[in-house]
Amino acid sequence: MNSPAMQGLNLNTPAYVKNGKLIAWVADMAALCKPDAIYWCDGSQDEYDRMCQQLVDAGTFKKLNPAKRPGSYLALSDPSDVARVEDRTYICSARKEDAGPTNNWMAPADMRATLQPLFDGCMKGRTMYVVPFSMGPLGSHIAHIGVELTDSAYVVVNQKLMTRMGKAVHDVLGTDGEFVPCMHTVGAPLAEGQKDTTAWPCNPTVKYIVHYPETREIWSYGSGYGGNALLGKKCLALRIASNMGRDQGWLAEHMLILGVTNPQGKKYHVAAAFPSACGKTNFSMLVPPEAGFAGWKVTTIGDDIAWIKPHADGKMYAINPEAGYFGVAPGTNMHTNPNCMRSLDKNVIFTNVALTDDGDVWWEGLTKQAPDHLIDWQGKDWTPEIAKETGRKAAHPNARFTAPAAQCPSIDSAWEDPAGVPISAFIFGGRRAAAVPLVVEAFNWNYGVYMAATMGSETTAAAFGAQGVVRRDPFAMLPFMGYNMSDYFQHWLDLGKKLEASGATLPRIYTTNWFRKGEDGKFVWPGYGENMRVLKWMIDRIEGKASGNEHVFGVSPAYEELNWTGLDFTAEQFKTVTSIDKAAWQKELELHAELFQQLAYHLPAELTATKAKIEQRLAA
Ligand code: SAT
Ligand code: MN
Repeated sequence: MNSPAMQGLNLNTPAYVKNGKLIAWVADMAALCKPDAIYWCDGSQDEYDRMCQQLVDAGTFKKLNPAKRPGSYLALSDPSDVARVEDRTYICSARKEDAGPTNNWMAPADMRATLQPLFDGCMKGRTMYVVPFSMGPLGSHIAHIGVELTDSAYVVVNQKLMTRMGKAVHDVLGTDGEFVPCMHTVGAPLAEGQKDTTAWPCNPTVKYIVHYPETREIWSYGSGYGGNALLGKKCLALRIASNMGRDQGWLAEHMLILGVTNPQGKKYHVAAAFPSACGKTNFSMLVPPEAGFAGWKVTTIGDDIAWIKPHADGKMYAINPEAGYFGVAPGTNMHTNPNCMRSLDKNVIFTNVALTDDGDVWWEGLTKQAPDHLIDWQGKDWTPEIAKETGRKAAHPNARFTAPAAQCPSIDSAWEDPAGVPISAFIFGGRRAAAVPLVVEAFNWNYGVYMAATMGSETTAAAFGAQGVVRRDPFAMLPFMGYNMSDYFQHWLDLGKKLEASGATLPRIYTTNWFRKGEDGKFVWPGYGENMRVLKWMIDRIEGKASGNEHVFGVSPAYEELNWTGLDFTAEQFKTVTSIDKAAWQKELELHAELFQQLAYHLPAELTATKAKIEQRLAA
């Protein structure tokens, strides 16, 4: 009765699409969303160029000056749609306990009943794009396929950069291959003959980012921005994939992956989890200091997400499921991240940065001195004087770039290796003005899991809501966990136990904090490229070359153990960033206790036992 054909809508299925389940799903969703047309994306450059032009014509994109920024565009979003919406994000597992206390939950049937009327006719007046994509190299045994249905051309062109998107995915899907269905709408249907009144259609008041972990589905309504709308990223590669990982014995993590090669040519791989907008992209593209680090090289495998699987050799291998960077622009410059800057020379989609008078982009921190005049992220005139008077930023603090990973000068030659790279160390890093030392090596796997599980970090502009508030962000996964957090801790513990029992050497686990502040309120540690000094100490530890100082919850470097060549950093300053204050840690442990209370259901006994051991040592 309600089929697309009955509505006079042609499915337009290309001959190369052979997956019956996919075709039936697209027909069902078209019947529900009632778009004016359906378009199957082939992922070609020609299609990308055409759709970018279409976005220019619609006013969503401004083409940047090709002499300055070839093949690049700027989009300015609706001011109500600038970041992930954590309070509108749901894990709708059958049982509430399986979503756990850190996730918003609604019973699947109730959520479906809520979404049904919202999705009914949600694409009226628009085109429904069928976007097939692979997370991970096409055809790799580690990769997973998703198909996003969206009424946003902006999403389509971003997915082209962020994933392996297009026709070839259908070859992998074949007639009966599995895919994760990802429904997305901006939630702004148009009446007959009505035109968009804004260049960034979205629903400013109603948003839902919904995951059904058991049926592996994603339904996103009302937002066109970042992780809310590019459903391969946080929704599939973390929230849904964490469920797959639990069931199948692997890990889906909010981690960068880098390679670090010493002057002798020995190479290690490190995976590091920092919360959103805490420097994962910068660390993954780190340029070692010139002085004291001749011959050291850091190469980039991924900047945001890692899928990690144990192999038969007992090692844990990581792949980057993504194909592009969706990174924070403000603060990025030739000093903080030259490799990233060079990745942004061409073929970039910028969102919510400022426009210069000569058709290029600018953001806070790009240059010391701001241009005399800009169009800011809200499309208004901006001058340094206006900024001084009003405090208005030229770029939104969560302004982003979307760039192809292959353009990064430090890209690792193995970044597309379907087998992944063997991980020697995990790093967990929060943003903390006090208490947490620069670097700590956990005594063992269980201590490492404890440290990751109890990690705290100050909130950033990457999510809607207050900034700078310390919250517990276990494994930097708080906004991205697809199931009960305590079960996830158990999964990490079990994996370690299993690998250890098989005789494997487990990766070391470290915590870092680049963000400690002095009494003057300024960061003490210089960060960025200088983080290489800490990274080298980790390698030294792995190679048995640094004994470190043991303290209550791990091992930290002695001042002399870091290579200080070329950096003026005194022992006094080092103390400021590494000291462990007993009173502060007693408070910190109270916060761990609060977290454990919240996560009491299925909380692994190993973690409470580890906490007791730390408390004992602290009291001694
Ligand atoms: O989730 S986004 O992709 O918008 C960015 C992030 O928070 O890491
Ligand atoms: Mn992220």
